[in-house]
Amino acid sequence: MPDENAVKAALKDQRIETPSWAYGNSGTRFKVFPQPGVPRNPYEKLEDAARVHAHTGVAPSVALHIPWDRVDDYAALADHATELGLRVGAINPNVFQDDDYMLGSVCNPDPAVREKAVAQILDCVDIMDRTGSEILSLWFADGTNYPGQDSLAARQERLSEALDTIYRRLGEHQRMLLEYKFFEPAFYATDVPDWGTSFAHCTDLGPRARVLVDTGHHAPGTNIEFIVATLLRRSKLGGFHFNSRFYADDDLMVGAADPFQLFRIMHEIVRAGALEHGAGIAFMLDQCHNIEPKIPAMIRSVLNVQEATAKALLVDDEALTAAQRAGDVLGANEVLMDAYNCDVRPLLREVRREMGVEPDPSAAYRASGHQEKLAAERQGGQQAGWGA
Ligand code: AFD
Ligand code: MN
Ligand code: MN
Repeated sequence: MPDENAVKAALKDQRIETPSWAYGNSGTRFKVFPQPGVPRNPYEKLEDAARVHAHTGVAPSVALHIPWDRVDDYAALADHATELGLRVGAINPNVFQDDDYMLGSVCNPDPAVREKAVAQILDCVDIMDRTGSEILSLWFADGTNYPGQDSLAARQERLSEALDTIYRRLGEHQRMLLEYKFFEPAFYATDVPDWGTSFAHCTDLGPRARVLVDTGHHAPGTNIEFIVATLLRRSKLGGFHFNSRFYADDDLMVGAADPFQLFRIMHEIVRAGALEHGAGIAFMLDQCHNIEPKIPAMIRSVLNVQEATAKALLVDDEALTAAQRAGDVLGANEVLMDAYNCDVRPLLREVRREMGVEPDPSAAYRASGHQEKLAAERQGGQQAGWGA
């Protein structure tokens, strides 16, 4: 049976990155519902992220999205993060909202547009130099809506060229994660649609290019834990964008749609020894809270990842391995389900007490009155959003 102290130590050591864009207004192509108290700038987004970290104790870094989080002085923004007990995490270039990118960014048929997109991404690497960020998180909304619109192969060539230029700019301590998504906004073909395409490009590039698995980016029923295990085996798993989906890519709170799948993913991570920081896997949330209050939804999401991780840490790996080797189908499944069926909330409450944070972060936030305070204080100004 796993040693309880080792399980608690692993949970205390876990780090989950929150995204700056989760704190701003968001919505769908039909409507963005603005909420009271939403940040008006990246500094206020960091303050909200600091609140999530204060309540959970395991969310000390914040991913930025450029230009949504553009500031004049990124070193000063990084200093502000430090003052708040945070650090700047992954940098996410946005090459999907400029008018020039209607037919794509790095895969665009027009070389001038491709050059513009690469330049924008290289600027993000400059920002990484100033903020100390180690991860360049690349998602391209590139794709086509109709057969014949563009050459599928030529677009791969263009992508490969752009990625190679970007990869060669990265510093020794920086790495790029290439995210895939099976559809949206493109409706016929996406230029990085699946893990295989990302894996192929990352393999061409080198050891500091790895695959970013966004849990909301798979067709229904996809066995995501198989992808995770395969990428881990080849040292090509860069990390996660955690969220949930019921149907399309809707960025709901991770674990809300399928907590069992999240557990199975974390089981592969734990089994491969990839939870340790040395494994270099980035556990990042990527969510947009369209109708739920932002900070409480972020707190809930962090707790959902912790609960799945705690269950994965409780799997009796010795018994599981023995049952698997013996071909004991029911026995092996039972070992896994025993861990999944554990109520890990008392264990996590104990871990939080020992970490000096409230045992029930959601209840503590609700009781804090902080949401009401933000709504009262943050009057006026231009609320942050994702500018669609
Ligand atoms: C959207 C994309 C993708 C990307 C995120 C942040 O689908 O997941 O990582 O925006 O740019 O959710
Ligand atoms: Mn994502
Ligand atoms: Mn997404």
